[in-house]
Amino acid sequence: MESVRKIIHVDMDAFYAAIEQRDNPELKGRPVVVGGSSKRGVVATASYEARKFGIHSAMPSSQAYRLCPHAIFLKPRFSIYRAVSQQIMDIIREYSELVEPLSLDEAYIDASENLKGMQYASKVAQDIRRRIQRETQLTASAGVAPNKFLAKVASDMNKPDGLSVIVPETVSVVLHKLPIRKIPGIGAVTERKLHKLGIRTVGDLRAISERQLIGTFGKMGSWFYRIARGEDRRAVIPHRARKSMSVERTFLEDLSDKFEIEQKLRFLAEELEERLSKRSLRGRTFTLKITYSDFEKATRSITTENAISSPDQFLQMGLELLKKTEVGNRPIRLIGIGISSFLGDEEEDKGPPPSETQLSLLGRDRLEPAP
Ligand code: DCP
Ligand code: MG
Repeated sequence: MESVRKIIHVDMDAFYAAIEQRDNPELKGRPVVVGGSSKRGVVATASYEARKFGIHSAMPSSQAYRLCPHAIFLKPRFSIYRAVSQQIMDIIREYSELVEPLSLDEAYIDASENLKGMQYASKVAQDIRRRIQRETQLTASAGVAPNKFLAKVASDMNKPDGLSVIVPETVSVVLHKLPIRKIPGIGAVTERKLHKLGIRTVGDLRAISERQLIGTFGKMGSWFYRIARGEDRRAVIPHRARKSMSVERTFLEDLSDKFEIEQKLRFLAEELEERLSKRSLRGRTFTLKITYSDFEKATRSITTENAISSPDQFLQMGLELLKKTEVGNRPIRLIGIGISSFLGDEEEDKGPPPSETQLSLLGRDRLEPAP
């Protein structure tokens, strides 16, 4: 018999927005929307007050503006968020050697053998929440369960500032109505496929036989079968901070047309921006990677003083660097772009943010909602 693991998932509440409200008391209790700095202008997160208007992450800022014109729109201050994240992760690491950060504001903790010798994982979770609150003046929610999947489901159950525990006896009740999108490995495409089969909740999924799931989804099918029953054996894997982020495409047929290559680059630029902003990473080095049709590789990079952070900038730099390769004259089979030299680690805390009046004077520090 495997021993039962005690897994905790900690997730900060309205992370970016909560930090903005903490640092500027005038924003407390008000709808605050923190938005991406790219041209596409999407909402990174919204305070719980703004969520009442239907505003949520990944929504176009223009739509958020229509839903709540009196919301306060702010540009993200990544270096501050990274510093707070560091503080939180340091607290968490006092409790276990097995900590796996998922993003700036989220981590799994294996508390089975915690460093404080506490018997109950729920006590560990409460302790962590209390310390985060005391040391950062921010609230975190936590979930405690026998595995990662259930711990993450649990942390979502009592948000904000809540703690939930899922024990084996409550698994099926808790999962019954959970939308399948919450299952790790189910993205938009698989979700659509399952919806077509009339499967919308984990309860629906549970009614399908393992054979049928494997028949339709292959290996993934047996993962779905187990996860629908709350079974998840993934380990908490502590990892080091990431040093770079990149995206690439290998083509079915080698490409030599400059216009087509530029199109590919455009897609990659958007994709890279999305991945970076998900993890709130910004860096100063841009790298272009090419593999020619004969497998010879070429990389070119640029390092700048400030963060390179919009898809437009990625595209500009990509095109600039392409000129320094043989692209156009020689067919390529792969193109990739990436960002490294991340900001935050070496960057100093810039102190408290300007007050609201200063903010409105500094037009550029406000996120301009599209008309
Ligand atoms: N984030 C982002 N773009 C997204 C989702 C999130 O830039 N599409 C950023 C902003 C969030 C942070 O990551 O503050 C953490 O993401 P969460 O999904 O945990 O959302 P919040 O912490 O903001 O809210 P919640 O209380 O729901 O956890
Ligand atoms: Mg969060």
